[in-house]
Amino acid sequence: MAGNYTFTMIKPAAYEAKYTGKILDMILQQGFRIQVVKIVKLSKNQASAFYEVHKDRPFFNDLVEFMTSGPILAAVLEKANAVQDYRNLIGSTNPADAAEGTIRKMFGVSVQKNAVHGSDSDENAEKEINFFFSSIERI
Ligand code: 3AN
Repeated sequence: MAGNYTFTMIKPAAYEAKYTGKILDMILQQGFRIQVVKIVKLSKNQASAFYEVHKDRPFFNDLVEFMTSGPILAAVLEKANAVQDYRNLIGSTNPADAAEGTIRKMFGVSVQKNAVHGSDSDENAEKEINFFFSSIERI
């Protein structure tokens, strides 16, 4: 159902730092259902395709390099108003600007290593979910 799902990734640095359990717990405590999860290591081609919208930005190559540097946890989250509520829970792109108590404030260390990704619109949530998951994986 449009509007009830969003997509998240726990990025390589946060995964490596073993923050996965704490982050998933914050997500659950905020009332999201975790519909499906997988841990994958993206190839350069896959990361480039996922972030294609940023391909002309100066940080694109670094972003692809970082996002392929180790495993990530990808998940679909379900809740009424999922996209906006999750953006509120993760906080600003730059952890230094993120509000107290947000995931990026607590677990992010820089704009690049900002702990998690969260979809920015229902349209992008659908695209991102379909990038990582097939319909048969969604329960
Ligand atoms: P958000 O993830 O908050 O939607 P976007 O979509 O602007 O932010 O950026 C996508 C990702 O690209 C960010 N999560 C961040 O890791 C990286 N990024 C954005 N801006 C910069 C920047 N100025 N320098 C390095 N990395 C950046």
